[in-house]
Amino acid sequence: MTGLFITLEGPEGAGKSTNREYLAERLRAEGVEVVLTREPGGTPLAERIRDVLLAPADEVMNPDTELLLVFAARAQHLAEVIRPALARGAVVLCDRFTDSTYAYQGGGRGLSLERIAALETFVQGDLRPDLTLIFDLPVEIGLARASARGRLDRFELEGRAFFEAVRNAFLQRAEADPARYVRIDAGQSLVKVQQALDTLIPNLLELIRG
Ligand code: Z5A
Repeated sequence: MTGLFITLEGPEGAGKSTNREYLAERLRAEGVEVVLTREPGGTPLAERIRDVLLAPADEVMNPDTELLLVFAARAQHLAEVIRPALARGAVVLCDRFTDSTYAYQGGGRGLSLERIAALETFVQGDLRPDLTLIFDLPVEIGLARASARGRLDRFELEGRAFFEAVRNAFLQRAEADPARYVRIDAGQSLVKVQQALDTLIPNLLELIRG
């Protein structure tokens, strides 16, 4: 038995955390086992790596260090949480995964996509999400939502050009593989976003139940 691996992606403030809870509730109401998790993080060790990645610091983090930390956390998360959950047939709903690496370290930092792809294969083997929901919204709306929450993390301190590059990278990936990606207009009201998610539920249940 293998479960279903669903990732939620998009820029800051897009509503991924809010809507992963909503999706989980909808699926659990149908009797589905849902494992809710996030990256970077998802295990105690991976959450410690997350703290290192997000904390603003005087020493500038080298982009390669950032890339390797992201994949180190992912290796732990896959081994401890994602693979075991999929093996017992659960649905894994993961807030960010490797599309964020392509968007932030590739699009944002300008690291080579080939290098990211090599690490992806090294850490994940052939495991890729079955479905990826891209919560897309204009950069200024996402930044306004993130700023309204207070203290900014190390990524949120980047400039507008960085976030435009991140958004474009997500959109390019979604366009290149329409079978795996669904773009959600996350700039709408929360009610409208959740109505859009509701329309996906029958298809999700069909995928889950095979
Ligand atoms: N990162 C990376 O560089 N490489 C990688 O491979 C991975 C990650 C995996 C941490 O991620 C950072 O790690 C991230 C990229 C980097 N960069 N940053 N920053 P994170 O997921 O923890 O950080 P985040 O994306 O900034 O989380 P977030 O700001 O919490 O965004 P969100 O989860 O998409 O949004 P939310 O918390 O659900 O909502 C934000 C606020 O907006 C909140 O007050 C909501 O009530 C509100 N909201 C949500 N939806 C709406 C709508 N539709 N209308 C109005 N208000 C709304």
